[in-house]
Amino acid sequence: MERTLIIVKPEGVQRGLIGQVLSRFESKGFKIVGLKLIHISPELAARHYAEHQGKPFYEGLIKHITSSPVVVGVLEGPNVIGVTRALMGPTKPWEAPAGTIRGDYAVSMGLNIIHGSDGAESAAREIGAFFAPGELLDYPRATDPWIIED
Ligand code: DAT
Ligand code: MG
Repeated sequence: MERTLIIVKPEGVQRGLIGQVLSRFESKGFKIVGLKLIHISPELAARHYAEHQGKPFYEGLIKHITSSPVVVGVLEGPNVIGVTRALMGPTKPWEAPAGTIRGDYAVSMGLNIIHGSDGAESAAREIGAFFAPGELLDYPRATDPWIIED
């Protein structure tokens, strides 16, 4: 089963949207297998956003993601990486359709509420960077047979 990393960014925490954002993924049927409130260090931020190093917005991105606590989680389910990106909506909230998280809760690119891994390789790397193996829980839900076909 696929896993992906999500981050409810500082603006999501400050605006009181943690529950509403997580609720989107729970309602869809994905299982939360890891979840915690953390303050991202500059070192972890630099690792996480290494692909953007050197871009004009990089310094601001690091400053922002380290500015306030975030909620970081690992979701599990069929096709969870791509489906999570679809539920988030595109990076630019003004291009994000209504019904997506960014379409419903954001107007600015740098304050777009949610991060989600963009592929299998980044998901594995990001989950390893934010969670120790013992922090990820493998557990059955009573609803699993009503969500996931054999
Ligand atoms: P995404 O978060 O959709 O994966 P990304 O990985 O390209 O998008 O960029 C990471 C974050 O950096 C994004 O959520 C908002 C910010 N960002 C991206 N491109 C930007 C730009 N051109 N100017 C300002 N901020 C930008
Ligand atoms: Mg990205």
